[in-house]
Amino acid sequence: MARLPILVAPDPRLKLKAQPVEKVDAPLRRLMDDMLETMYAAPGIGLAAPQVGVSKRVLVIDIAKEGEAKAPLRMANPELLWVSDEDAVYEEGCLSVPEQYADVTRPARIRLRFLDHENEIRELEADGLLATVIQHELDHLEGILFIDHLSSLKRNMILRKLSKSRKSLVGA
Ligand code: GNR
Ligand code: NI
Repeated sequence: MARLPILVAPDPRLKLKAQPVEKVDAPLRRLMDDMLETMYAAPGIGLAAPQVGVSKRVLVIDIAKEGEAKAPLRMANPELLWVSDEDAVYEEGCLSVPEQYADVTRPARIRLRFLDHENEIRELEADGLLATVIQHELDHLEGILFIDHLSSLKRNMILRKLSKSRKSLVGA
């Protein structure tokens, strides 16, 4: 397995709509495993292929807490089948928007269809943090970041902070 570099906003590759995969074959399983290693190392609880510069509809998630057994989810071509009328608010962060956090409102429960790492069609119903993280990753496949759900005032504040912290890194 290998760790992959994670793109940071405002990288234009994060704004692209990702392309469906034909099937989950060995090279794609390898990508999923490299994404999991990258996500665990970050550390993060989800990662979408566009965040590592791969414009494919692939994502990985593991919301198990530290000390709990790993529970990796690997998905290709995920499709939302249903969302609840009820919403939930979570404070979100993103590995492509480092060290910035904000409340985002999304449907509280969802139903999803996807191809798993063995190219089998699966369905999953999710609520709580898992429902939020899945929707955050689905957004990445559409070129949408969690800051795109905020007011332009909040979004621009975060983007300014990001460009400042990047400049101070370059200057160091
Ligand atoms: O690690 C992550 N934590 C997180 C917390 C709340 C809502 C969504 C997330 S996903 C994020 C990792 C990431 O950027 N995935 O795209
Ligand atoms: Ni993210």
